[in-house]
Amino acid sequence: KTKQQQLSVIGTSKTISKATQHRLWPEIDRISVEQLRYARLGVGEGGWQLFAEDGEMKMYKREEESNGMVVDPLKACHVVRGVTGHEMCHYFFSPDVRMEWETTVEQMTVIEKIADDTLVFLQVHKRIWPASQRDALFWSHMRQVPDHNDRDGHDIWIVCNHSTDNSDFPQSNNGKCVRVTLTVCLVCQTFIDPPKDGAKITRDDITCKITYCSVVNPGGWAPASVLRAVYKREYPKFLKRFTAYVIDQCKDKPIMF
Ligand code: 6CM
Repeated sequence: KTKQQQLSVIGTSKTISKATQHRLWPEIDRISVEQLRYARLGVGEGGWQLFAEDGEMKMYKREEESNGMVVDPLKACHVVRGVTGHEMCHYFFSPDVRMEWETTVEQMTVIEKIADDTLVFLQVHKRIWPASQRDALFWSHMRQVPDHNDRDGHDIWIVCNHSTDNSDFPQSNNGKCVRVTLTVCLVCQTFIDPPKDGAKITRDDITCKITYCSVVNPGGWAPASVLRAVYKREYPKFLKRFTAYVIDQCKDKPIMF
């Protein structure tokens, strides 16, 4: 493809993904770009209420309902030292390590590999009493986004997860699960404190600013108070556990910029 074709196809990315050939690509591209913009909007406006705080981690939500179901959008900001945005996104995206940090999932299957950076997951979540068990079927796409405002060229990385359908995996797996629909993104930006005298960059010089956004529709009846209580407990737990996991995995490895 020519440079011009690359730019018109990808919009923001540096390299062409094999995913651009897939039927879902227009949606994957559109939702990923939308989510990136949405994540970068502040929480000053739009009625965000802070519901959890731990050190530099701040979690906000907006209480919303759709057809009587809780669909509260969530937005979290955090600052993580010693890791890059690429590393954060790599561990969030990778199915190989999902079960090492994810505590709400009972079973995870990759049902389609669209490209190295784009997978389709089927996940069965742990049941929350007294509601039915939930599952989720979603594509997950990871990409690097050049930040034109950053003269050092340290880019932004994003992973976007968004519900999709697949006729081989219809809703209601033996009537056991209710399918949730979700749109989730993790956006990470790396900041580097340049070491003096041109010394080599170490993990002490790196800071990663992350934004995590999530909207989940429970897909069927679930008591609002139970759901809100679960989210209030589980989201902070997830973000603390996940970031600690990435720090631990990276500490003795070369930096992945
Ligand atoms: O974003 C997160 N994880 C990703 C990879 O798994 C993916 C998953 C989103 C799941 C959205 C929540 C579905 C809710 C289903 C019911 C929850 C049961 C909780 C049982 C607790 C014992 O984007 C991290 C998701 C963190 C969710 C709290």
